[in-house]
Amino acid sequence: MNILLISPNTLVVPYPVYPIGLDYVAGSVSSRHEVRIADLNVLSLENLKEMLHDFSPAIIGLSCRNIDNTEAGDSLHFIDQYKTLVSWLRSCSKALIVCGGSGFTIMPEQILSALGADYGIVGEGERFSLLVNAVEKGFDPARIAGVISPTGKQAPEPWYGESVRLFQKDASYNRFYLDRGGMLNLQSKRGCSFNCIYCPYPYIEGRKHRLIEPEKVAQMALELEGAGAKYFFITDSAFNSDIDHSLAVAKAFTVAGVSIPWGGFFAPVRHPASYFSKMADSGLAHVEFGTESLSASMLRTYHKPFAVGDVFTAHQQAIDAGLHAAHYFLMGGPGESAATVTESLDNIENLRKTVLFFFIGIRIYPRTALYSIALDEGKITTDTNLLEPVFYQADNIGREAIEDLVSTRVGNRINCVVGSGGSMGAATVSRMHDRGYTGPLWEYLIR
Ligand code: B12
Ligand code: SF4
Repeated sequence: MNILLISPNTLVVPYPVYPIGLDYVAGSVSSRHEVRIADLNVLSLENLKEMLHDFSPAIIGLSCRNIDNTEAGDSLHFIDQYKTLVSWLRSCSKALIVCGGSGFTIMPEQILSALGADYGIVGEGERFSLLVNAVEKGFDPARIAGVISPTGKQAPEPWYGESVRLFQKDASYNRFYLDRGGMLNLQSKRGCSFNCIYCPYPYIEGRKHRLIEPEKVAQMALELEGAGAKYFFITDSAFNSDIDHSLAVAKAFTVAGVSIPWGGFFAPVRHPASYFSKMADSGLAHVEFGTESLSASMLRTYHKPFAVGDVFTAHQQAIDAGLHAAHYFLMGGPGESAATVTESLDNIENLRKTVLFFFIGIRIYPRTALYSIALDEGKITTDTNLLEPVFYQADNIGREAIEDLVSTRVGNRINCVVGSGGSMGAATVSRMHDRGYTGPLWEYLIR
């Protein structure tokens, strides 16, 4: 059978991201079938129409990575765009349309019905191969764990089978990312074992870590480098949620001779003192800390796996190792008040040599503790449509008041960014990428 996988994600904020999820979906499909990937960052609808005509796929897989941009003050929503695409695909193809992806997994029933697709796969996309086999043999795909159809749902289970990434060195869309910052991406494990109250990642990827062998991660890093990558981003929910594995991966990079810089998300937990210097030795350049608050009570409320002091220690260790360090803040959760925001802002004054990204307003996702809190507090009901982003409203302070406190304190400081920097920030990054700068580039804001 011919299978076409489409990445419709054309968002350029903070920069365009390589559709790594589809490499895994493609890697799961038996070589009996022919799989092609269409990335709408490089293909126009006209090109796609020709492809549909010439290739005539029996199944189209649509990756729904982003539902919205999770920025309360500058909200963008993508579901209508996907819906229009599905209607358009129906007008030019008779293929079965199957959705999947991290955004899809967060609200599968709602997205499936909004898009009018035939099936959806909740969680890891590797079970797409099972769906393909079922379609080939005339079995009902809706009986497969994790597959949903407009009429039924099978509960997902984490994928413990083999995951194979089919990275195509010569794929035409690679050039797009190589010309825009040279960034490709890499996964070293799935799952997050932490329990932060607002976070859907453990549902998307599972709570149990599934580790990829360090040597295999390094091998893939070399392949990316061989394809021209100048930088790679590790897409793990938190790269250091298994400290030993992250150290083993870093060591494997060194042994394999990986020579390009890389970055990833880290939790500012307690590390062995030499942790960041070992990481730096293996090429780590950018540490993106998911700090979220520097108020002791808010960190406890969020169930973060660290305390205020740990943030400062981890930050200093990263700086001492010569790394670029940024911190993400998430303000406006349960119990947030002028006092907790001020406590965070006071502590932030003591974080030197860094960039601070402030996300004000926390999006409520189903199956999180924040969802249950909002429900108990009567802020949402079980009928609230969460597909349209709904942000938690703290009792003691509104979003605008937090924004005022933050902007009064940080003024025009160049190293303080509200949200991901919006289209202006993305335009600056894009201009610098055009001039040959590589990587995420926020280090130029460090003060
Ligand atoms: C790493 C990451 C980033 C990095 C990416 C860096 C890079 N160079 O790639 C950065 C920090 C830049 C980033 C930015 C943003 N991100 Co982000 N990001 C992630 C994260 C942690 C991992 C994504 C990833 O690559 N995973 C690894 C791959 C292998 O997994 P995958 O894509 O999910 O694919 C698997 C399955 O989903 C499935 N699958 C995927 N496609 C398909 C298709 C089919 C047909 C099928 C069957 C299955 C399937 O199979 C794959 C293998 O199992 C996720 C959270 C998470 N843990 O998933 C958020 C996440 C995807 N991001 C999200 C968002 C919102 C954003 C931003 C909009 C935030 C912002 N305002 O800046 C931007 C958008 C950037 C863009 N241009 O699109 C949201 C999306 C949900 C939503 N609310 O819309 C997520 C889910 C986080 C969240 N809040 O819950 N992100
Ligand atoms: S550590 Fe990060 S990915 Fe893990 S649950 Fe907390 S916020 Fe989510």
